[in-house]
Amino acid sequence: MTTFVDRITLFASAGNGGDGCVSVKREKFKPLGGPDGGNGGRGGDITLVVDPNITTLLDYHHSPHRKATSGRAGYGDRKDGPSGDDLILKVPNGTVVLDKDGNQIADLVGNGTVFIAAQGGRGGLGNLALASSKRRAPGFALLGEPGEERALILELKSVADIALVGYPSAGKSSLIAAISAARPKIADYPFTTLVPNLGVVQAGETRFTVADVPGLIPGASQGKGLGLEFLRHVERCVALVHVLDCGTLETDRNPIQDLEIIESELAQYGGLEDRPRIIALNKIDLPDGAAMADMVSQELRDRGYEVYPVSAASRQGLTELTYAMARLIQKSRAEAAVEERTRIVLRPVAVDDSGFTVTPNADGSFTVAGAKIERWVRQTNFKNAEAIGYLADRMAQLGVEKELFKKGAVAGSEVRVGKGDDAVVFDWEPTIEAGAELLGARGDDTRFDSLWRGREIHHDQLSEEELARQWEFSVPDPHTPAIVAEVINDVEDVAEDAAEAVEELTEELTK
Ligand SMILES: Nc1nc2c(ncn2[C@@H]2O[C@H](COP(=O)(O)OP(=O)(O)OP(=O)(O)O)[C@@H](O)[C@H]2O)c(=O)[nH]1
Ligand SMILES: [Mg+2]
Repeated sequence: MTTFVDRITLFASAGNGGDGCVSVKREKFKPLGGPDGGNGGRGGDITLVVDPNITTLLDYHHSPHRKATSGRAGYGDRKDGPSGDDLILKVPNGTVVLDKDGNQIADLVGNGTVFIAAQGGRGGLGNLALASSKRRAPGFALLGEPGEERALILELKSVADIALVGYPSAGKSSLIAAISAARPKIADYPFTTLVPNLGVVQAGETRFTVADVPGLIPGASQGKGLGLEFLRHVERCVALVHVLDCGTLETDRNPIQDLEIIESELAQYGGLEDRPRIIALNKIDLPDGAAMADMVSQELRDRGYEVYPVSAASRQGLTELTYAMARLIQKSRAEAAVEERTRIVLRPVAVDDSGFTVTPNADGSFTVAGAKIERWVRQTNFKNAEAIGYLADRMAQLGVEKELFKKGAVAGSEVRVGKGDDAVVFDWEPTIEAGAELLGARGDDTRFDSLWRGREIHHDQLSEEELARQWEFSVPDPHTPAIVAEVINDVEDVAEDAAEAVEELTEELTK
């Protein structure tokens, strides 16, 4: 059974946002107490977190589809719906996140590093939050947004300081077992190691990790043996140790030739040229092994390598080898100390999404595209005329209508928001002042209070105090329209200011 998987595709579906609620407060003697529909809850995110206890992506190989719970719809009586739970997926240190086209999105190194793989949908605002002085009792609420759905490739690139490379049966796993507490499988047949092993080594003051990778053979770059696939686990290492087998019984092999073959395979893989290399001549406990090591050491030193004759079996030379490794690590850590890695929360999408584009199409229609606008469309319940009117207002406020005018749209033009099959198609009915004047057309949106309407509303709402003032001005009938208009003018200013403030706040909340 496989217990190690280092590349999987994860299908992450974040939770949907709950819908906002439309509700009107009802009390005894006060049947219309104002809107009190709460907001929908946020959908849960799917978050990847580096956990030191996880060493494989096996779990995700078995169950690659992961879903966070959705937010619940809002309730009446000002109660918001509960949010969905975030789903936290533990991944090994060194997990690389790629999109489905293979572009790297994140590299998760360091315990506790967090990556939001899929963002939960926002909850829709309830009619309470949508109420303003202009829109006192909205008969609509915003829909919750669908959660993000992403297919991500997770690839594990082990985080080891030193990598052991060499032929099968050269003794790489034996070396790891001899210098660390790791207990990898060791046997005298090739390809004993099928997945990388990691061990922690302490040499003097320095502590570092060593990994071996499955053995390489000539033609590995063409897929012979286990191929070069596992060299991914070597990519992050600081230095390579060539483990050369001095005791092999194969007569057509010798350590120098082995080294050259492994080097040419590494070159095929690419990207490891700058890593310092040292050489371990293994199996010097065997008489033939010791003789062979003696024979080739000088030649290898002449080629510029540090050479360490060792035996994983008798532990000869291991201290010298591990201290040599430690020196390389210290040197690289001293250099790296300057560019300290920080843990960051990586977000899948850019934060600024307020831009939009308006493009005229060949068939006379117009396409409006932009993250924010497309989100607004998703939040809109198209069965509710008021909700559609609200969407139109928001778009006008963002300047979409102006832009449509500039690009030559007229009343009745087809406007598509979004691209492809998901696009929502409107017959455009301009609501902005300029457009309305130009075309003499205006939507039947009731929130566009005409002056007359506005006055009527205020008329209905005269407070006790206002009535008293009219009494003071000795108005015979407190409801005389002329006077009402005068009195109301300043009330209207106040209301307008308040409306603006509420509008701004609503904007802020829906962002
Ligand atoms: N005599 C002797 N035998 C050794 C020494 N090191 C390893 N061996 C033997 O060599 C064989 C292969 O050892 P492994 O550690 O499994 O070799 P490997 O390089 O990990 O091999 P793969 O995992 O197949 O690539 C085993 O039978 C070991 O007992 C050594 O220093 N001396
Ligand atoms: Mg091995």
